[in-house]
Amino acid sequence: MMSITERFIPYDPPTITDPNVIRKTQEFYFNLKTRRSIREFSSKPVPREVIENILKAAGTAPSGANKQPWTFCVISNQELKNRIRKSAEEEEFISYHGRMSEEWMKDLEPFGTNHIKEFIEVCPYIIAVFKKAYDVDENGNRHSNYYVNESVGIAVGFLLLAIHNAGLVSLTHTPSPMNFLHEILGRPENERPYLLIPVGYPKDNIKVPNITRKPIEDIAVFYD
Ligand code: IYR
Repeated sequence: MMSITERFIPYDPPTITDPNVIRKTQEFYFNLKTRRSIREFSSKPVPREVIENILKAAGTAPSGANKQPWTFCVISNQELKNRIRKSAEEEEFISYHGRMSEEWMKDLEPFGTNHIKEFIEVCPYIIAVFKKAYDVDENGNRHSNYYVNESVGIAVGFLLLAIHNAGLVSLTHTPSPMNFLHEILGRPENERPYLLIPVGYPKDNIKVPNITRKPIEDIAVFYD
């Protein structure tokens, strides 16, 4: 018998009992609050399956017309990491020596960053995220994707939370312009580099910038 694929299927909503929802949302917030961008990584290995689960979680993100316009390149190969570090540092050197404005450099002061990116070589995995400007089918025909930046940004958000949930740390790194990633990783023409995300464990006893998050009054407006 021919199987019929239903266009709509039943939806099972998540269930949280009312008395627990305030506590649960607060606990979730307290947990996310502890996530920090990390720039000093240990070389301690991470099981491949953990990375795969994290990527599957990222792949559940919503996207324009469900096109899922992303490719996550997972780099553990040491020679590739070395090449990526070298190219990233070349671009960052130019950025830190004139390409970034005075205001930009001043805004970065609290983070103590510079063009040296040792973490690219040290961390066990780098995830290079590419956005797909359009899709190409097996016959070489182009197909549109929609809201690509929004979609990939949301998927990266899911990715960062999945990394945090695994007890790992990450950095959303932008050694721009990032065309070198396209070349080094041999990506197809329809893919554009979006972010470089080192993943792993932090070095022992590191410090992080003393920054604060805006209070809810400054980030939300309620229209009751
Ligand atoms: N891409 C550089 C500079 C940089 C820019 C911003 I905006 C940051 O929030 C942090 C760094 C670098 O990674 O050092």
